[in-house]
Amino acid sequence: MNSRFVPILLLVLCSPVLLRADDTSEKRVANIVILATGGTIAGSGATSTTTVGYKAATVPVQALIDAVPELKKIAAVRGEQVFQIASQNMTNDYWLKLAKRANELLKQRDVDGIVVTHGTDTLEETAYFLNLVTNSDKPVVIVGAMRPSTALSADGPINLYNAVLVAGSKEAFGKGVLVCMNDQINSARDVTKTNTSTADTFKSPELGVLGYVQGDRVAFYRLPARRHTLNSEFDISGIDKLPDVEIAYGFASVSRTTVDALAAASVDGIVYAGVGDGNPSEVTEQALADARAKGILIVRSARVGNGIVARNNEVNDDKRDFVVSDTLNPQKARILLMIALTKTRDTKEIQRMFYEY
Ligand code: DAS
Repeated sequence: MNSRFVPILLLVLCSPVLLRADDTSEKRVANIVILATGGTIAGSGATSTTTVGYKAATVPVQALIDAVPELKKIAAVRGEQVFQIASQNMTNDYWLKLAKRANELLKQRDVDGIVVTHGTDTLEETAYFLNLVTNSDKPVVIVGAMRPSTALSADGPINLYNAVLVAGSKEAFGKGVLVCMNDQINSARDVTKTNTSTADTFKSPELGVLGYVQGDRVAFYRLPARRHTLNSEFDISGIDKLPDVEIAYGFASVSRTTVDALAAASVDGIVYAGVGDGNPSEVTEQALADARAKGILIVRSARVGNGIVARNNEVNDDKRDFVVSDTLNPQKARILLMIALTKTRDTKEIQRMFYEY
């Protein structure tokens, strides 16, 4: 063979797309890694009817996998216990550890997708964080449970089965990080926990689910509209500590105490969960302006949960040099501001990011 063709041939043979195509032609099952972090899905209760008052984060990842032998029919699954916590205890450091491990695995040709088992309290936040910082088009699916593994009709096993099915599906490629629970597939950006205890708690209010899992069928009906994963500009590979961004909550007769305390603590950013379309009171607007004058980035979000927080509506954001969260709720606005601050403190650039992610 003419030696000029050898490098081209090697390049083509090593291309993941071609190999992935070859792989599908062999109809092999997908290689899925389950990254376990704790939560109710790994919880246990004293009796089969203990659906509250159980202990979260007690069951190890291999026991979760062994409890669903049907997984073997749909994927080659292996598990890693990244950490074991109730997710109300999630921290920025845990997020960096999880995201870096996910990115290492996603680079591997023998990994087709990742499932993250997680507590439900901060599941939407971890999902959005990974949506911004995992740099692959391979599926990453976050899953939890609202009943412990020991309960009657525990939802964890079927949620885990469905999550592995989605993570191993070609349909899930390029859709960003997904949350798969209660037979529904939601986008990491729009999903939120809407009920303290029921199995149908995760919803994307007004914007809706992306799709469903029914039996062994994975069906999508919508696509995420914002930048994510492979199309993200963010890279946390060289980051060991994330900026400190906190949230202040708005309500009738709110004082400036919380905002002033955060400013005194010299946080890097404050997200304000305003009333209506992100409105602070006159008192808290002045407190936020004083914090901005100290160099603290300010993002106006809303406690309302749906709809757009618009620039220069009842607050002159241009004058105050505030950023608005668009439709991100306060807890997700905090995540985007934190990651944006790893790249820039320029408010026009950060506002662009809130309109793109
Ligand atoms: N405390 C909850 C958590 O770990 C339990 C759960 O619902 O997963 O997020």
